[in-house]
Amino acid sequence: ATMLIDIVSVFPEYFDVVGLSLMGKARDKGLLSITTHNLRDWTHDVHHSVDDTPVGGGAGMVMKPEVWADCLDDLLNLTGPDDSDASPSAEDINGTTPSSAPSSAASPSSATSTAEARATATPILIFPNPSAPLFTQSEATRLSHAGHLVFGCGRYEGYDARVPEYYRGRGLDVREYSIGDYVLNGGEVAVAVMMEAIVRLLPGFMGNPESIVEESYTGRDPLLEHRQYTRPALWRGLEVPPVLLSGDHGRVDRYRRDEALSRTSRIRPDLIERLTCADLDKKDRAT
Ligand code: 6GU
Repeated sequence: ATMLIDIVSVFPEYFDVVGLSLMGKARDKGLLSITTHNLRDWTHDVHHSVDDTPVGGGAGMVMKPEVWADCLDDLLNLTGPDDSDASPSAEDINGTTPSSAPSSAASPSSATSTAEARATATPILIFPNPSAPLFTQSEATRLSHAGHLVFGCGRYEGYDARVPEYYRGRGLDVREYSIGDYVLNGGEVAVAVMMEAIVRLLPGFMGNPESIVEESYTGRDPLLEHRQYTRPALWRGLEVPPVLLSGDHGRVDRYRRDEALSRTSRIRPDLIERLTCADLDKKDRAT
């Protein structure tokens, strides 16, 4: 089935570049249908303002809940408390829909081929938020099974906290994620990161599904992966570890496992602490 992705942003053009590579490949395979939306299309005032000063004071601006709700009610086919006259434009990320002026009167669901799927798949709402739990590989795996994802990209100091709360209250699956301990100016890059992690897990995306299973964070336990080598065995005075040339698969596996464990304890001790006894095999050495 095709996964539907809606992205709401005040910089929807940011996602044009995503259509060139990964998403382009997934779209060509029919795995994915991405639609970007400009949040400003759901504003009512002449200035198209999407933000306001924080209640309680402080620096920066906070995104207004009414604009987000008018937008999300439309995308989720919910009837909001007040029916507005907003007539937003939708732009397919692959550019099949001609880009429209912010005030165009196109239907929000101009992707008619996906209208039926829109009505049936239960959407998951995702808000990037630097103060939220970490987005991890297991979240990516979980989300890769969804039929419809709606990403709401915040800017400024974030969005009014009642937006996710409201949609949770309406029974929707609403998630907030940070992609790491650093500050970005907006959620767009975080959404691009999350989408790349999710889309490559869609059945039929990867040529070789084995390479997904073996990767760091996705194998039987969350260890960093062992280092990789290819030919030549000796290059500029540097050798490939001889055990890898031995042809003894048992020894190769053991070497790689030990390397993964020692590298992880050195570079990411936090990952080692999360291991359970079930993750360790009998021959794993304490490193
Ligand atoms: Cl999800 N958003 C923003 N603005 N900054 C971040 C982030 C998200 N994750 C890490 N930094």
